[in-house]
Amino acid sequence: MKRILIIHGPNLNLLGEREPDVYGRLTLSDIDAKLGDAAKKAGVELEIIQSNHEGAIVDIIHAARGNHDAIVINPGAYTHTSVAIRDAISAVGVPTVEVHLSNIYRREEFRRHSFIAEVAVGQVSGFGADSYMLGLRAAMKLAGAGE
Ligand code: CA2
Repeated sequence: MKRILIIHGPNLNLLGEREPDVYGRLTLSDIDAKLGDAAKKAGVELEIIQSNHEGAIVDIIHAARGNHDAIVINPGAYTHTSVAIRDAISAVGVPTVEVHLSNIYRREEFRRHSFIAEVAVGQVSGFGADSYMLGLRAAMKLAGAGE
């Protein structure tokens, strides 16, 4: 069975509590449940992790080598700052899909640059919780699930 790793970055544990007009009303548990359902239907095994810590996210990405067939990551604010997460993704060579709830190109200038985009296979941005569902679909293809 193919294995996909979902990584939620900093502050995403607060989803559904504040800024619903930007990030939607669903909680992270709601999103995880939707991802879990889709993975089950597709016969894919999911591991889902949330961390507020950059180094912990780097460690989680390292552990994906040889363990997971694809990664879906919402790096949160580290998208715009983290060379360490970028390098970890590049180093492990596990195909990675970058996702964002909001459209990062329609917001503040500082959100328009992603360090992750350069090492991700692709990016989904602006579809709320559906960004994760589309990201999972892309990751399943990259993992060769269903082939
Ligand atoms: O749109 C996205 O998914 C982001 O990755 C979310 C990050 C933001 O820094 C990125 O620029 C875009 C922020 C996640 C914070 O989530 C919150 C949830 C509830 C209340 C406040 C923030």
